[in-house]
Amino acid sequence: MLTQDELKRNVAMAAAEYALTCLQPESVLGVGTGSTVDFFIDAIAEHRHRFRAAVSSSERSTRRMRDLGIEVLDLNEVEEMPIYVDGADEIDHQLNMIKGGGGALTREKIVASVARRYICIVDESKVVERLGAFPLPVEVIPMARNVVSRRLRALGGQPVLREGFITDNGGEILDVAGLDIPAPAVLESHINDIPGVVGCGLFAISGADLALVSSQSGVRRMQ
Ligand code: ABF
Repeated sequence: MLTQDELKRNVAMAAAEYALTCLQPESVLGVGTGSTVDFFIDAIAEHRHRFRAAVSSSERSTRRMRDLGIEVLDLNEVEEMPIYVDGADEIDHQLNMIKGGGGALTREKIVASVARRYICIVDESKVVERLGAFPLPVEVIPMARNVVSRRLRALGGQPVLREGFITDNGGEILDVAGLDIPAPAVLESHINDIPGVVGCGLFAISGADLALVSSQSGVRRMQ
């Protein structure tokens, strides 16, 4: 029986192999955040001479990559990336995702928007029929915390401030439980439109292009 860490490592190795088929020596690789991505960074580091550099969605991933000798560029210096590789907290069969358990959702969405393809790496426990069991993270400007909370309650959610947590952008996170999400892209758009919201952990208007899913029987593709 493989442990969850072994499942994460397996999918990370498969993602590194896949990434190398998409990368040229001049390519910039988009890299997300989280414990699965940490394994991906470790796996890709030994091939760092096969691509130019990376762009990262968090200070955490930037530090890890630099420590392993991968050059990390500021997104402002980069116009295109063939792929962005990142995890998720939940993913459905249409490749809509909830992300942001690690609090890096806004930067993740920005970096992902520059890449041609989003490759999601998860273990089987993250695959769901319908999104919403995982509380939806929403990043807010601190002065808007209460007004945004009221609007989220009106949408049927129960927002809870993530205590003692400030994002890399100086924002706060509301974790919103209890949302019914039959149409993820519609809800994403509603939440994005609330003044004071910096970013929403639904990735449905633009979801993943390919998911690599690790289970006891190996790594499979969903697309
Ligand atoms: C990022 O890391 C997030 O969007 C998501 O919250 C989290 C998944 O982390 P892990 O791989 O540690 O489960 O991808």
